[in-house]
Amino acid sequence: MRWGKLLRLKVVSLSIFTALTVLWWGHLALSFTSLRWLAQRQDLYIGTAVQFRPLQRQPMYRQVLAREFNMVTPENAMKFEVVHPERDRYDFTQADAIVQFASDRDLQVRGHTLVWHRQLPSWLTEGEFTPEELKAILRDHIYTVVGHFRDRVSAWDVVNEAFNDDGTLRDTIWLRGIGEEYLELAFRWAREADPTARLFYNNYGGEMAGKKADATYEFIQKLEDRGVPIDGVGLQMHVGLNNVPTAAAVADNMRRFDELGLEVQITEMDVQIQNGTGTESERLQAQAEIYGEMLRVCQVEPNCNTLVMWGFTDAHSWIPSFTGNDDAPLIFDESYRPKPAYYELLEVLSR
Ligand code: 9MR
Repeated sequence: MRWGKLLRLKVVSLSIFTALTVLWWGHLALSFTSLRWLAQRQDLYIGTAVQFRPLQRQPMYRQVLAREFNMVTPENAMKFEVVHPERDRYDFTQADAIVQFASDRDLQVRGHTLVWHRQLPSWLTEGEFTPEELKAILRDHIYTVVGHFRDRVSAWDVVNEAFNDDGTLRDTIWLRGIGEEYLELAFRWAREADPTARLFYNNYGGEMAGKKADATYEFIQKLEDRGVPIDGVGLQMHVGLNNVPTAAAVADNMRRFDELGLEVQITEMDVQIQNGTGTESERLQAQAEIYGEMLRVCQVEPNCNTLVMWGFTDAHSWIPSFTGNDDAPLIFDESYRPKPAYYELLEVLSR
């Protein structure tokens, strides 16, 4: 009787030991095949936009984020209306939480964004300011925000989306109130506030040559001639199955910025599948190939070492509320299961 009991105990403890070993190896295998682990081995940054709420509330969100990525961009938490809600008050609660999370897990942070025409507080959009006042507001904003995160943000999107699709400068509160000079001033102030952060101009729809990308190129060339501190250009890469530049065209565009001595980063990639043709699984496969191709371009071009996606789980993407249609533009599904796009990125990173 005693022996029988002992045997049962042995069998039970052996099974527990085996189960724990399997789990441990499984965990180890997973961390050795994460995007993050593979990217780090080749000095690449694989990043994602991060939202404050799920980061606070969802353990799974935090877990996948820290396991798979080595860079984050706060999706909204550093925008003007969030960090500077009143003229004389700044609020870094959300941004600080994201930056703290990143620093605890050794993730780089892209700061987004200092000068934009959207997500501005009403005290600013409804106020009346002279050019000098508006300049003082912008200078104070840039000094305070960049200064607050000094040495903790590796790259800033200093200016976001300043051009129209036809290549003209966008009519914004900054252009109207200060004039074209606002672009140059923003970069100079950002450099003064943190001399070590890389400074970017960030664009959508300028991934390949065309009116917008060409205008950006010429403008940046002019800035450089005048000694304005600018280190790189962000290609946002919000694309869809039936609306995507070829990898070769993106590579060409990257190369001409390389000739200006500029870095290029893919900063906000997502791939809509709602307008594609074929079954869902065919569309997810086509999506995977687009993700893979763009990562490949960035891996190959010497002036690109960063690909950031605009979120990582379909549970938290800006696309459905923006287009009004269901979609699945990211690399994990709504339940955090990896999609074909995830495996494609793993595959490209394993080459
Ligand atoms: O993803 C962001 C979404 O949550 C906001 O509502 C939206 C407001 O304009 O901004 C989205 O992010 C944008 C980014 O800051 C700049 N490039 C385009 C992105 C998608 O609109």
